[in-house]
Amino acid sequence: MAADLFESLAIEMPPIGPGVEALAPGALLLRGFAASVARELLADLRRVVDRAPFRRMSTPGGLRMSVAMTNCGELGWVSDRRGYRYDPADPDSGLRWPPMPDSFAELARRAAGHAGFAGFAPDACLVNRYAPGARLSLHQDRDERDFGWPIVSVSLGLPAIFQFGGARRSDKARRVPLQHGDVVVWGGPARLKHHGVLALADGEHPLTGRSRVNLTFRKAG
Ligand code: MD6
Ligand code: FE
Repeated sequence: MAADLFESLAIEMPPIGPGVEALAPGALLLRGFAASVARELLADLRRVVDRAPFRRMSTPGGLRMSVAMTNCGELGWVSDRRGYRYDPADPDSGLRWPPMPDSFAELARRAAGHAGFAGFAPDACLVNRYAPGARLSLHQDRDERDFGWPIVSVSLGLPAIFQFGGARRSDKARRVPLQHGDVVVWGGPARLKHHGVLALADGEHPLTGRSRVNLTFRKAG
């Protein structure tokens, strides 16, 4: 019922303000929302990565992912032969994940509020780093405890094509180009939709070099 209402509203709605686009019911693209804080985010990320370096995890099926990942915050997303889960410790070091920098948490809170999710306080930030050719195949994000909270996704560095599909993995996916500084807030009826990232095209970005960095903020626990 609430989902139907949201759906009909979002479909009728033209862009909700300058730089705001509805990608699908429940998924809002805030163009350039993070651009003014990107340098600060990347400087803070350097300190996170010093303590918890990027690594390529394995899927439960034993394939090595092309995207390199790390985490900050109380919980970190990990994948290995045992499955996918959130873990308070970095399995590579046995230590807790580095704390989430204030610049990260504040941006995520502001972006979620802008999209109608007041009070978003993420406890997990998954950091994805794509080199040219790296990709993320269609998946759902469903390892979090409460799907009532959205995911806030921040794109930095090289552009990428985000795939946005349906409830089933085989549903046709639309392609959405994401640029440096773009933020997607993804919740409500979009929360369990399949999505992925096409193979990154080569390029050079002044702040990230030959890579794209994506921060996804979640309330996981
Ligand atoms: C990425 N993002 O953009 C991967 N998941 O690098 C995701 O998998 C994602 O952007 C859920 C919600 C938003 C996302
Ligand atoms: Fe995802």
